[in-house]
Amino acid sequence: MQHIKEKNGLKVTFVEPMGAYSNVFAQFMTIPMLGPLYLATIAEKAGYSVSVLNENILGRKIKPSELNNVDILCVSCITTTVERGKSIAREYKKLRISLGLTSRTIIGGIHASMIPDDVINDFDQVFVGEAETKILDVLRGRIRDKIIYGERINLDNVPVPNFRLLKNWEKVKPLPVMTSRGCPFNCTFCSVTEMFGHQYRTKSIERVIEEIKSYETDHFFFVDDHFVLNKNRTKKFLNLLEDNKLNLRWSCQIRTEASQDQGLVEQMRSTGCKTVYIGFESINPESLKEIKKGQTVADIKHSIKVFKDNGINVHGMFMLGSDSDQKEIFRLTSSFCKENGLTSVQYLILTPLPGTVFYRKMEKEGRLLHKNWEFYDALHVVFKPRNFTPAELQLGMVDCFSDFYSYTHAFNDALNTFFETFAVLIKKMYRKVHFPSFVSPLVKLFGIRIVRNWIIYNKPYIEYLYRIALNNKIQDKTNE
Ligand code: B12
Ligand code: SF4
Repeated sequence: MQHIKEKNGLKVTFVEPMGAYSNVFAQFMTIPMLGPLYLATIAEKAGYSVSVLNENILGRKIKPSELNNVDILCVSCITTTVERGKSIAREYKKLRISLGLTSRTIIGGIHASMIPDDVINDFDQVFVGEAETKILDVLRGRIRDKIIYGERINLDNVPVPNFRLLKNWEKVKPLPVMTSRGCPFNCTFCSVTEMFGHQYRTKSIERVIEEIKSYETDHFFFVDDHFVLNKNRTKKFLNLLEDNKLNLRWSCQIRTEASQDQGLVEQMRSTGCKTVYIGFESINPESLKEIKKGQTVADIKHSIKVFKDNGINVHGMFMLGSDSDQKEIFRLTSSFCKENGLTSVQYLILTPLPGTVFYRKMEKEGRLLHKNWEFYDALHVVFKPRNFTPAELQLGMVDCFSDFYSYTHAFNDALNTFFETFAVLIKKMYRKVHFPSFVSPLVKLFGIRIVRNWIIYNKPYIEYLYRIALNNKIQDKTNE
């Protein structure tokens, strides 16, 4: 991509809003979406005066007065943050008008890309898809369409994101790096394929190394949906990390398949991989089939064991509430996570996110409870489950969290780690082994407060779900 530098004096600000309840999680969420950073970097190279404001990283809401000298406001939203994004755009416009100044607002990101009509009245322009090749034409006003369509880009053509454009960039830890886009799978709850396509597009590994070398940190999170899809490519990349003597601490998102290659797992560990994030989704074989995840419970168990044995922490993500889930799913999932020794877990509610097969199904069957997007964050029940009341599903998730992040579990985990350390000391006399880490029990203790805060903040929503259950009962009676 060739950019002609032109000091045009226009001030462009990219904003990533926070979600409604993110005050509970915000202090821990110091990873920005890369989209605004790529686009801001391109705009800055082209001569615009650019800044990026991320409400989670700021730890507070942006004040309208901070935007009074902004000529073009670019807002980047996922579904749960879109209402806040709309409100920022409204406040900005009101302020600029009151100052007798012109204003322009553009929205992009996955929510706007999946349902542009939802935001069309709140912004001057809506961008659908990947924007790197078109952002300058949009900013320059050369594309005036109300809805603009992007194109799938060549990842080697995007510049290295300049994190210094982000206010409070020092807080970004670990630094996100993306080495690929797209996914060949077809999970019914996921919109990644709709957004980035089925083709797995990769950045050249040499480019990734260059990018990593250019940052003043050794701590990275590879935010690819699949850091290991092409195992040979990943191995070559890890070889390059070794060749360049880059001593990093890193984590990544992977599928269970990555654990099938012992050599790869060992290399991940030796090059500094500390934690893998895996979407296990369910321990119910029927649910795995229903959501078309393309993995089995045996795959899940195997991958946890392999990573743990190799000294890599496993963060497991589980989704509750599919039509195949029965009431015992909560107890079973909770026991599974403890028995298999996951370091940390995230229990999510299966959520009909716009653009997914699951969303279309729930809409067609009239099962969406509401379209208050703030609650579409996979932590709130927003649809009518088949085998539970909405409140039962919500509380089932809370129970799973409370069971995992508890003093009892932390204590048992610490005790296990203590005994495992002994066992390892003995095995160490005969072969190379990895010492268990006390990170796991500490994580459990740390999670207790987050879960408690979540329950306190969400009391009104839980009460709302109870009222729905009661209303449903009344309706059932009328139907009898
Ligand atoms: C890293 C990541 C995270 C990080 C941090 C993200 C953050 N700051 O919100 C963590 C792990 C904390 C996280 C948390 C969550 N995440 Co997340 N995450 C991602 C991931 C893997 C990568 C994001 C990224 O950098 N993408 C790469 C860049 C290039 O894409 P992009 O930002 O969309 O930008 C491009 C376009 O959208 C467009 N664009 C974007 N903004 C703008 C603005 C303008 C003006 C224009 C013109 C264009 C434009 O151009 C950009 C360049 O091509 C994505 C999956 C994915 N592949 O994107 C999921 C994803 C965004 N997450 C998702 C979800 C659901 C969540 C959670 C709700 C899950 C949960 N309960 O934990 C939370 C919510 C966080 C929040 N903000 O409140 C969903 C969102 C779906 C939706 N419709 O809402 C995604 C798509 C994953 C999925 N499987 O569906 N996430
Ligand atoms: S959940 Fe993961 S594997 Fe499934 S479609 Fe989405 S990105 Fe691909």
